[in-house]
Amino acid sequence: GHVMTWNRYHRYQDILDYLMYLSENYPHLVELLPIGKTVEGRPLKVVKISSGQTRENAAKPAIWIDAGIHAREWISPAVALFILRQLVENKSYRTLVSEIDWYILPMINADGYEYSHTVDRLWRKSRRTAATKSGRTLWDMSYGCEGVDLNRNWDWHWAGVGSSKDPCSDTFAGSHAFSEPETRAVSDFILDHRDRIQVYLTLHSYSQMWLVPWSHTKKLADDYDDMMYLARQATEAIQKVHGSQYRLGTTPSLLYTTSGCSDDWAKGKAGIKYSYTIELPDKGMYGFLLPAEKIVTTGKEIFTGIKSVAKSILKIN
Ligand code: 0X9
Ligand code: ZN
Repeated sequence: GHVMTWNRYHRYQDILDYLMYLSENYPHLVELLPIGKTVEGRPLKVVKISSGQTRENAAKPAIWIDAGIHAREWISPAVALFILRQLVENKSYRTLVSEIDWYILPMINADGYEYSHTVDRLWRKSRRTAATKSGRTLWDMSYGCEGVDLNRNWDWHWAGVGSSKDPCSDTFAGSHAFSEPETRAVSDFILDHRDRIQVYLTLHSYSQMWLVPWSHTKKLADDYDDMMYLARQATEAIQKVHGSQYRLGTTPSLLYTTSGCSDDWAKGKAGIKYSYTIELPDKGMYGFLLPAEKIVTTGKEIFTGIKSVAKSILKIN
């Protein structure tokens, strides 16, 4: 058995236990790939879902989904787990799993997530402490600040507009690009599989938006129309589920300009054409404190959007 439920937000150990349960109960479908550890030593495990029935593995397209880059955005890992469960346990999606390999990392910032459960519910960053030569941390010595914004640490216009070099800022970019074990582990994995990963999806909250690169510049990507086409189909499919509207566009057009983000890196450096940041519900009523009763409805609508993207990819191939 397992402890996973869909009516509350779970701690990281529960999540790891659930992944173990899935891999033990669906050994032909689910594989856990350890890719590294967080600053505090928590394991990062990518879930590979694949049945390899219809196509040769080499030719199979893959979709990457990650969640939990920001600690307080609890709906993000919950939705990633919900999608994982649909793909694994719901037999009606077997074609999706045999035609596409899925790589899902339900939690990148496990340290920050735990901290947001135990100490500060609105914590955003990782839990990196600034080490000094004496082995003590800046935190011990002064009013040092902890944590790196793991969505500013990617090697794409690193430390540019929309990010900070001040460790006390909530958008601290880190000491250099990929200074953090969490972003390094994910980016190394993606680069190792870049020839097959055709879609990069990262789940955040909140504001209900489907964001399209670029975000470091107001200039549109050359293939902006292609990216928008798939995203528009996805958001239209989402709207049909419970009527939820997701705004669609680039980050500067809808929010602000940012640098060092994962989706831009996945497109710009890893060459993944269809790269999106999904900002989950809501639009501000509860914000980061979205009640857990929303996990299932949000999970269903996002899974519908992702299925739409998957079908488009299979048509293109
Ligand atoms: O600021 C962020 O990192 C994201 N918003 S959040 O409230 N989840 O923190 C927006 C990221 C936008 N940038 C890209 N899509 N690249
Ligand atoms: Zn976020």
